[in-house]
Amino acid sequence: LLGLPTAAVGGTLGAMAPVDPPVESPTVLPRPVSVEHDADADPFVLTPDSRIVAAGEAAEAGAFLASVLRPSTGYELPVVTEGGHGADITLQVGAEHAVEGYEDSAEAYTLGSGADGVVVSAASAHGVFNGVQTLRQLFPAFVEHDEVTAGPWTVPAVSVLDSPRFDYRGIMLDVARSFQTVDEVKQFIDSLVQLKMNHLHLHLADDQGWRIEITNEGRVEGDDIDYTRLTSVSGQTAMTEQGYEDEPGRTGFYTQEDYAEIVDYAAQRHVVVVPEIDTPGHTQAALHAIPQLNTEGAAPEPDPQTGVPPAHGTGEVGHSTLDTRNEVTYTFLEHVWSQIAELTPGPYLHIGGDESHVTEEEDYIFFMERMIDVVEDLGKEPFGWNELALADVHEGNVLQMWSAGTAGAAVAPERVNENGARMVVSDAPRAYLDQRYDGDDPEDPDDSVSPIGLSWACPDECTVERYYDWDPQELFPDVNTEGFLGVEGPLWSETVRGIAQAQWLVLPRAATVLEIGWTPQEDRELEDFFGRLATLGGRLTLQDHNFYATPEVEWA
Ligand code: TNX
Repeated sequence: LLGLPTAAVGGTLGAMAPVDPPVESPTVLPRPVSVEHDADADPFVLTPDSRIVAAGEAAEAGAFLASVLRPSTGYELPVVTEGGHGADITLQVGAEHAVEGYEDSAEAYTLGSGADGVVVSAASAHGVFNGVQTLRQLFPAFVEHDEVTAGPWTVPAVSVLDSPRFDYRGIMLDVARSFQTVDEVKQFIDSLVQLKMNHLHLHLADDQGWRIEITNEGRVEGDDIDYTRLTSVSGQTAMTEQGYEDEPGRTGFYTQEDYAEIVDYAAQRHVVVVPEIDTPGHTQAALHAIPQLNTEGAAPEPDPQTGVPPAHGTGEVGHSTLDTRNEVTYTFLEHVWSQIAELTPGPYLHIGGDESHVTEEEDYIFFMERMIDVVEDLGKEPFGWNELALADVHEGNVLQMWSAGTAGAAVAPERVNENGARMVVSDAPRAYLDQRYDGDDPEDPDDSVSPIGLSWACPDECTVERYYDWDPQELFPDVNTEGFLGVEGPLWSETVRGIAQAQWLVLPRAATVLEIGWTPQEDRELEDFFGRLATLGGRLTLQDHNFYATPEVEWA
């Protein structure tokens, strides 16, 4: 099933009755700011006559909701622009629907349900979309089935008021070490939007491969680089080791149309794509494909037997660097980024910057400061791993905090408070989704419940509990509250092959990251979280999304 052994496959479908009881007490992930449940009041009941009333800016969320509800209920559920009877679901967007007390929030919404219907209201289309994700979870789990199932399709009588703690709630997918197809990325998005992820960070280039087509169109005068080699050469390489049952990393790349399709699919779900080309380290794939970048001393000689540079396909890090003192490097990156910027409506371009161990520090700073200008000149906001804080970053630039013990981490709070940079927290021992659930047992690695995953960040165990019980602001107590843009859970893919394996590592731990990003810190509590998480397993199973059924949770 799904390319993993049964021990590694979540799933509770067999244990579930074909018709599950109506939801009695609401369980929503991430936990909303406030839910009032009137247990004595009659619930809302969806009927064959129900309609989705969604005019203007609410229309897209209306179509999305219909696509969830139609297959399982078998009802027609037309999306109409006016109406309103007790069996209807009304979605409304407009300034007049701003949520009281949360007028500044671009994502806040309210949801009311009962015998008179369901009404979701927000000032923005994104707010109503968020409300729709909450509404899905208020229906019985079988609403997620792709075949007609018996109801009743009820929603308890609730009044929800909700708004996120942070603007940035991201998950990263590393497609460089092992490729994921467009359809796989769409499945990944599907499994995470229901938890209100709003940014998808795509790690598009690393030592092992280059995954986005760059054409020769628009080269500046004197530039003789053949950019198509990035994918014709380095789209065909990947990790050579560490996969489950020794499967090597998957190769491939996105054409520009493919990438645009992902960006579009994400945007329709209010997810912003953050593309990363990691530099100046993690660049063996670019060096391998583009001879001009291999200035004297920039890259190791290829192995004469394989034609591939040493360490190319292994998980080893920190052995490659671009030549920071040669103009060809900047000609190359300006061309690459101008094409990616053109295809990326979101505000951020991620320039990497991690683990450049063979770049001299002054060269590294020189390089990063030039790259900040390159990105800003394209009208975009530079984003980088915490090492970027070594550079004199600008207001608005984003520092992704992955490890307190690495370069740049110590100076980052000052960069935020004084330069006006912002932080996205991805602390490895609490947020890295590529880590094995039960750490590393050096005595018997085969005995681990995790046939895949690394273990360096939390050698003991990277449990759901550990990933839930922390507060990003507490990790950086000196940083101004406005300096926190949000949180992200990165999935690195040294050991990940295909989307089922990605989902197995990411779910359910992504629910911790996304709740940390959404719910006020004072409202988060582990037992309450586990209780709500228990209901996610059945939904994921019905949606055909893989997950790890951790024994920490009593799955419903
Ligand atoms: C460190 S974290 C890396 C990645 C690896 C990851 C594996 C960071 C910014 N760089 O290159 O894939 O560890 O967990």
